[in-house]
Amino acid sequence: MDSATSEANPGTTQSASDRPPLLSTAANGLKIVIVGGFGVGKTTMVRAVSDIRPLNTEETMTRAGEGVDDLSAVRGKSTTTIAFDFGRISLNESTVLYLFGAPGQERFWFLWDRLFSGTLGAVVLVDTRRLDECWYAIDRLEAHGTPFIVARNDFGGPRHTAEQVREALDLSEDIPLVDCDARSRESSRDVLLALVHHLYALSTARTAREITP
Ligand SMILES: Nc1nc2c(ncn2[C@@H]2O[C@H](COP(=O)(O)OP(=O)(O)O)[C@@H](O)[C@H]2O)c(=O)[nH]1
Ligand SMILES: [Mg+2]
Repeated sequence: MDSATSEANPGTTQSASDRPPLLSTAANGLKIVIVGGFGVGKTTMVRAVSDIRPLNTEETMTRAGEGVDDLSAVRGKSTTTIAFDFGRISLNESTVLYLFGAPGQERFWFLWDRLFSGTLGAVVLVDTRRLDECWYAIDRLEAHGTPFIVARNDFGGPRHTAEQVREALDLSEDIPLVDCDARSRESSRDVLLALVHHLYALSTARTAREITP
């Protein structure tokens, strides 16, 4: 089955054959990471926004994940990402954005040092029914000084206010919190745009500080 039109992507209509090859003029590569707990929608989001048929390393859940990956809140999910998702978006003729979906669980963080290097910023994807799963990722990103935003993936169910989510995550005012549906290309693109705006605001503030005598 074509992953671009799989069940995980009901909001995505683009087929793999519509997706353009990488232009030979592409000289600049930018990197963004999407991180989050198990089943928050990382693979779904990378698939939704990628120009190419994304690579991923979904593996059928094995006994190794039993009792470790909490399936109780993720009905119908029988696979778990053991390493990364990888997707690509061509921004213009010379610039390509690379997207990495990475597991936030503590046991995978040995993979992260390499991944962080050269990363522009990160999206922390959260499921508000299981907020505790992203604490570790937020903590690591803050410790590493990697800029990030938080995107709340909509799985239905009870809605929390933005203030409640901020308080539960102990999120400071200057970190954007946005809502999304990872299955939708438009919504996932808006999440990436929110991150880019945040990065731009941070860099403008830094420049202003540098030129202030
Ligand atoms: N209702 C709903 N389901 C979603 C959404 N995003 C992902 N899912 C489903 O949640 C499950 C887990 O998503 P997946 O992308 O595999 O999570 P990952 O472990 O973070 O890569 C899949 O069955 C998705 O189809 C969403 O925004 N809304
Ligand atoms: Mg996944």
